[in-house]
Amino acid sequence: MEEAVRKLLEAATGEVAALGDDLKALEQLRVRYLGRKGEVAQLFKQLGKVSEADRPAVGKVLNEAKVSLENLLEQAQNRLKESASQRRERFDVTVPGRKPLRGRLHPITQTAQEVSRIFNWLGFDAVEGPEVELDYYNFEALNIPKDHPARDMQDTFYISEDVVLRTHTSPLQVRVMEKRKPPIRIIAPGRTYRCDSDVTHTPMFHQVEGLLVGDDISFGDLKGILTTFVHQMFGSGVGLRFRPSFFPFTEPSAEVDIQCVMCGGKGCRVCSHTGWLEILGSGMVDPEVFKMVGYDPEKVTGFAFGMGIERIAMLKFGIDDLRLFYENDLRFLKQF
Ligand code: 2NL
Repeated sequence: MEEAVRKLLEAATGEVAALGDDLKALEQLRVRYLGRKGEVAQLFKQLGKVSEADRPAVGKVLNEAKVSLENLLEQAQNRLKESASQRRERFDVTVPGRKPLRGRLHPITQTAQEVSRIFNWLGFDAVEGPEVELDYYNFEALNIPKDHPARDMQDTFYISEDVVLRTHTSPLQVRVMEKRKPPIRIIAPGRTYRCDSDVTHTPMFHQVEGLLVGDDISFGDLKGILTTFVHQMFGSGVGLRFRPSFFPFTEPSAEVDIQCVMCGGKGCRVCSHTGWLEILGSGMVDPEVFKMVGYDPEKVTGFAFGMGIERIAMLKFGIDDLRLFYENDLRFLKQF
């Protein structure tokens, strides 16, 4: 009997060692050795045939064998489970990767680039320059006198007595005129700043200004260039009108309206039931501005214009709230 127990333990130890990492085979082993009709149970049955004198000793050996088998199988199970979970933690190269989010240009950038592209095609070169400007270039050289409302503390961010954050991109065009002789054909896109913040104003916004100076440049040239721009930007079927206006740096001046892009000119909430939307300001460069940069107003003429990019982008994309441009909500930005 003791010999049989010893052989059983030996066989079981060998089989457990040969298991590898197969949990199912381990369970089969457990049933075969410790199950109700397993090998250990068979040995216990034979206990009845052992003499009464030897029975307690043999019984003890059998019990000990059962316990060591149980321990052996439990340890094997723990070992297998641990290695299985370690395998699961390993990097699985077959798991599909996460798609990286694809970036895109901000709708304001897209619109500024589109405006630049059209004027480029019409022969204008884009120029860039400082956002912190001298009061002289931002106001004085543009015929905006000291007491003009546009210079008011409420509208302008002053860095110091004579330095401001530019309130338009015109100062850049003045700098170009100072440096170069006509002909000049430039556009100046960029950030501009005004001390103003509500539903329809942000302290920082974007502008594109344009300037054409040469011999015999007329108001007809202004109309031709701006009409071509509007047709390129909003479609050749869109109607436009030039409405008399005033700017300190142009004379005469005109604002350009297009037929409402939302209702086609019938009248709606967006165009305040007028059928028209204002999109830019323009005019013939005032002789005073030419004098400031050293041009002879008797010899050269030119026109200039300016537009707010946010407004153009809102009309082009049908956006009804300016603040969406600056909240950087991906659900908004993703749509462009
Ligand atoms: C508007 C109107 C305008 C200009 C900008 C300009 C620049 C120079 C000389 C003369 Cl260097 N004029 N710029 C002219 C007329 C209108 O902008 O509504 N902007 C958003």
